[in-house]
Order: sequence, then C-alpha cells, then structure tokens
Amino acid sequence: MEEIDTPQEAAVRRVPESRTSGKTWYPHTLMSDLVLYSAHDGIAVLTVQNPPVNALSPGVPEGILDGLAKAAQDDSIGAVVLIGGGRSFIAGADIKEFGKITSGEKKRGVGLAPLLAALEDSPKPVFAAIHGQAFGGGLEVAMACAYRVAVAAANVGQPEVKLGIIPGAGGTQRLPRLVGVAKAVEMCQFGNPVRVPAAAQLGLIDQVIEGDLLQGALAFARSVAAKPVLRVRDRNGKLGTPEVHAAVFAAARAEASKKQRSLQAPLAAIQAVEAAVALPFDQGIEEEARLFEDCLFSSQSKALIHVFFGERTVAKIPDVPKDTAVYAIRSAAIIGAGTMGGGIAMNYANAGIPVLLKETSQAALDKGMATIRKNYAASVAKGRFPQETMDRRMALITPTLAYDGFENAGIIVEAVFEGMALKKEIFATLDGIAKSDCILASNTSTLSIDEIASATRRPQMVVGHHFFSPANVMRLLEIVRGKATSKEVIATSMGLAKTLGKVGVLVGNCRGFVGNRMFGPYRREAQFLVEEGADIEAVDRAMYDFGMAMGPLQVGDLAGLDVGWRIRQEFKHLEIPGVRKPLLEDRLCEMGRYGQKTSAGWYAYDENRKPKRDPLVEELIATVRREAGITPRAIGADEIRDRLLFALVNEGARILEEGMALRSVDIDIIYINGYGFPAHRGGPMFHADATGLGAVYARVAEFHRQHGALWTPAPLLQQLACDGRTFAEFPYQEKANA
Ligand code: 3H9
Repeated sequence: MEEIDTPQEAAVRRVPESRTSGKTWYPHTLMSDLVLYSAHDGIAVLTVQNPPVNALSPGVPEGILDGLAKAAQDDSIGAVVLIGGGRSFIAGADIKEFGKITSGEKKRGVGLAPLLAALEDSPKPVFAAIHGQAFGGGLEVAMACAYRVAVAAANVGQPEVKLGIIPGAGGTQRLPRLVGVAKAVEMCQFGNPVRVPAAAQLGLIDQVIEGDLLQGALAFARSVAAKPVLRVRDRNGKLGTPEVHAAVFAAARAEASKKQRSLQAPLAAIQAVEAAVALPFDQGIEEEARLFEDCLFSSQSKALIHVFFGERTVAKIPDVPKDTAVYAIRSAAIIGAGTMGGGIAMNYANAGIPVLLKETSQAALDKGMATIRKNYAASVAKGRFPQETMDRRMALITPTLAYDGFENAGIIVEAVFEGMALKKEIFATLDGIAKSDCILASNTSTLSIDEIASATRRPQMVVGHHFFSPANVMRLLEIVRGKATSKEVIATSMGLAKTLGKVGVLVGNCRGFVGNRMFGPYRREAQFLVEEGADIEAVDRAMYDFGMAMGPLQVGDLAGLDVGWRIRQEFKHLEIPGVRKPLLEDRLCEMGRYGQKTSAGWYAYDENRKPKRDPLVEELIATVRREAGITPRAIGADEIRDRLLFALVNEGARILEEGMALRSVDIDIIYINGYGFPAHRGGPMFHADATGLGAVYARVAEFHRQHGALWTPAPLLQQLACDGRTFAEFPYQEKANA
C-alpha cells in the first residue's frame, strides 16, 4: 500500500484509525479532496476531511452532495452516515468566505440550500454522527439529516451571533422544531454551546453513542433505517403559536437590551425564530435568509469576524515558532495576596495548578484568603459551579508568610504594589530561591521589565504577566517581553495564558506596555474635557453609548484612583515642564477619594456601589477651573467621543510604529478583552480603519491645533492617512514576506 499513491489510496491512508476502529478495512473513494466515500455492509459513510475543524469550505458541500448522489444510485446501499474526520464533525460555514461575499469577490445567496435539500430529501436516510463540535452550519447540516447521533463529549450549537450574524442555513427554523421555541431562541440569541447529554434530552440528538462513534452510528442506522422518516421541517409539534410564545420573545428581547446592548444579530435571531412559529417552513427560511444577509453585511459582523480571527492571530508570534520548547508548569507561587495577587491565584487554582500565596503579614494574608473564599462562594451561590469545585480550588491555594516551597515552583508571579525598588528587591530574593527553570513573572502594569530583570542573574527567565482587574474575571493577559526574555519563556507564557482561560497578547516593554500606555491619553482627555466644561456624567455617557462597558471616569473609580496617583508619583521625574497635565484626579486622591474602595471618587457610592453625583466634586471642579483660568464651555457627545477614541488611536499608532504591538489587531484584542471596548466595534484600531484614517488624521490634526503638543499626530497615522492605507496593512514588510 505504501507504494501506491492514487488519490483513492491516499484517501484510505488519511482516514483515522478511530473512524474504522482498526477492525474492518473498507475501500474509500474520494468524492472531492474534502469528502471520502466508503461502503460498510450496505451503509455509505461520507467522511468530511477538511482540517482543522471541517468547516464547510468550498468543495465540502459539493463533496457531500456527490456522495449522496452515489449512495442514491447504489442499490446495495440502504442508508448514509455523515461523519467528520479529525477532531470535529463540522464547525460551521467557512468564516473566511464571508469576507469574500461582503467584498463582492464571491457571489452571494447560494449558501447551503442545495445541500440541505439533498440531505433532507435523500431517498436513503442520512445519519449525522457527531464528535467534537457541530456548530453553526455544521448543526444545520445535522438537522437536515434524518437522525443525529453523537458522543457524549461533543458540543452542538448555533454560535453565529458571536460573529454578528444569525444561522443562515435553516437553523432558526429547524431548531425550534426539534428543541422547542424557548430553547431555540436561547441557543440562537446567545450562541452558547450545548453538551450532547443535554441536547439529547432536548430532542436534538437521537442517540448518545458510547464507544466508537462510527460503529455506534452504523449500528443505530441498521436498527432504524427501515422505519419511515418524518423530515425535521415537517415536525411542527413543538412550534405552538405566536400567541403562546409571545412572552418568550418579549423576555428574550428585554434580555437582549440588557445583556446584548446595541447588538443587531441577537435581535435578528429572535425575529427569525419568531418567523418559524408564525410562518410556513419555506417562508420562514426566506425570512431567515433576509435577516442573515442584513447581518452579514453589517459593520458589526465585520468587526466581530475581525475579533474572531484576531484572537487566533495574537497567538502567532513571528520569531517564536509553534514548536518552541516550553516549560511544564505544575505549580505556581504568587507574592502579594491583594486584589491582583488573589485574583491571579484563583486563575491558577481554577486551572488545577497548585499555588502558594505569600503575604508579609497574617492580617493581609487572612484578608486575601477571605476575599478569594467570598468570590468562590458567590459563584457557588449563583450556580456557576458546585460546592465541591470551590472546595477543590480552595485546597489548591496555600497561604504562606514565608518563601518555603518557592524553590519547587514552576512559575513565581510577583503582584505587589507598583514600586520599582520593592519589585527589584523581591526579584533579587527570588533569584536566590527559585529553581533555574522557574519563570519569574511580574504583574507590573507600567514598570520596566528590563529593570526588574536586572535585579536577577537570569533576565532570560523574567517576563511580564500583566493581568487585568478583576484578574479572575478579565480575559486579557499582556505578556511583556523584556530584551532578554527567552523564546521558551514567551512560548510557555502564551500556552499558560490559554491554560488559565486567558487571551495572551505579547507586548513590548515600554511604559504602560500597550493597554495602559494608550489608556493614559484616553483618561487624560476625559479629565481635560471635565476641566474644560463637560459634565462628568456626559463624559461617561458618551463612551457608554459608544458601547464601552463603562465610561472612563467610572473606570477610574472602579480601578482605584490611587493606583494612577502612585504611578504619577513614581514617574514625576519624567514630567515635561509646560505640558498640560490633568489636575482633578490628584486632587480627588488628596481628598482621600480613591474611588469605589473609599465609596467616593468622581462619584459618591452607596452600599450597592451605585454611583451618584457629589456636590463636593462639583465644587472641586469649579475651584480647579478657576485656579487654572478655564472658562467652561458646552461640549457635545461627538467631541467627547472623538477626543477619547482618537487619543487611544493616536497612541496606538505610535505603539505600532515602535513595534510594541506586533500588529494592529493585537491592540484591538487587548482593548476588547482588557478595557471593555465593544467587540462589535472591532477594537480601536479596527474602528479607526473603518472610520477611514484620513478622517481620523484630520480630527487629530484639528485637536493638535486646538490643544497643542499632546495631540501631535503620530507619524504612522499621518503616513497611512496620506497613503490611503489602514493600520491593518501595517507593517507592509511583514505582509510582503508572509
Ligand atoms: C456559520 O456556520 C453560518 C451558518 O449559519 C451558515 C450560513 C450559510 N471557518 O479556534 P481554534 C480556524 S458561521 C474558518 O484555534 P479550537 C481558526 O481560525 C460559523 N476557519 O481551535 C483556526 O485557524 P488558525 C459558525 C475556522 O480547537 C483553526 O481553525 N461556527 C472556523 O480552540 C483552529 O481553530 C463557528 O462560529 C470556521 N468556521 O476551537 C465556530 N473555525 O489555526 C467557530 C475555526 O489558522 N470556531 N477555524 O488560527 C470555533 O468556535 C472554534 O474554532 C472551535 C475549535 C470550537 C471549532
């Protein structure tokens, strides 16, 4: 067999052992490059082979269609099993194709309809055999089959809304017919996966297979193939009427307005399921197609698809190849049990990694452990996980006042407050304790990793792991590369981020790294706007309306105004005389108003942390304006939004040009996962590209004329605007060599 290399033979070799159980050998025919055909004692098996996730790329639907036609013509065949090779059934439509449709490169409208019709009307019943994922178009294909069987570990779902679209191949019409209206609305509106045992209970899966999937599917097919099949499109028993389900749709819309603020796709998904209830099947399909296309051509969908690929792109580091050796991290130690240290410890415990948590006083340690316990208990109370999970996680965290045990840790994370002298002292101590292959990470949010590393004799093992508050919740992890950080440490950190459930983004070592460096100008402008006359609430409202999770002043109160105050003191020597600096937050801190933690900052907070205006702050603003000689003026939401967003973008352009971020999408992913930037806007750099860099540059230049040096346009922004290009196209060199 080794010498023969006809396509058919090659295809046989590509069928994984597990699909054939290694027991019986069946000859396979290649229907297309992407779908294999084999006959198994009267049952045709179509195996999709489109790694890594068997997306429905061009050629896959055609291959399945060919297979169905071949099975239909073969009298010895009584049924067809459709199965995925590799790690999943079918993870959905090929998302890369959507961009080709919206750009006009590819014809719109054909979709999967011919395939679905052929599956549904096949004279030989088709059985979808599911492992891994049946997502999006994958589940839609499965629902057009006569039966669905699956292994218990598989997931099914309609995640399209996460890409800003809705199911476009009958999902919103067939799903309610199988699982009922309320569940279908939930699945299409939120897009979360459903595990197979639950899906079986809902009626979406006909049989859960134990053991080998293909053998189980073949056995099931043999047991039912002769029975008459009721097509899913004809099963109306669970549909009810619009009146019966009016409350379900109303509740879903109310939930969307709260949890999916400003998003188009969830509302479209609800409307499409509503059409399933109100209209005959074919008209429902037409309504779904119309809504699908509206969403596909929306700016939200383009942004969300950019984010989908962006989250995967950030894992790719040009000079750290995929096969770079990594250190095994079996245990961790954390210095500092404050808000950050405690949250970081929870991440490790959640991932099953035992962790030592060190403090300098028993009181601080007790407080830190109590906070962790309280956070876990809140999750148990909300039903996120059972008490045993909490107990197991708590048991993985060992509080300590000493360095005992640190010598065994695979990674040590320093999470003490922002002070270079203290950090260097700690790293010098760690250098004497940690094993030679232990990663030494600092959770600093602004300080130089190189300077911290200089306190050790192993700067190659030192890296920044900048978590975001609350560290047990926020997905972002900035991984800061010092000039000596080894590739192995970077590769391990990127993998570790995944293990901890984070999105790791590699950034360069500059003050504030990427996220906080950009956040500085953003929050600076928020304060300037207030000094110049804007209302505090108007500033926050403008950004909330843009889609930010919170306005910039509220974020300051949440994070703690004292953090920035401390940092400004640390960097006082870098202040440039004569350059305008914000006045208000230092003054708030001097009044002891650190934000939510002191129940007072920009706002006053009640016991439920609800912000309200505070006359004391208004008085302070009036005083500061008077002292600075500012005559307040009316400032509209447009100016607030542009000043804040373009402050981000202008700094982002400098970061990009300096190479502190690898690509503009890395900045976008940082802002979406760490700073509450709305994913449906694609991130600040994507938003700037979508706005047009010419327009962005013109506005920045206008602010420069009005407000002086702080608004000097970044050279890269100016250049790209002149060239009519985008941030996404930069750097040209790398793209050209890719
Ligand atoms: C849809 O189906 C619309 C329908 O209604 C039909 C309308 C007509 N397409 O995530 P990973 C790539 S919309 C193209 O790292 P994991 C991914 O970019 C679709 N590419 O692996 C990555 O590439 P690279 C609905 C895709 O194991 C590689 O595969 N379906 C697609 O952590 C590995 O991915 C979805 O939204 C795709 N559909 O997770 C499912 N999926 O290696 C989206 C993945 O070059 N996919 N890639 O970076 C997922 O949720 C996860 O990828 C999955 C695997 C859970 C499947």
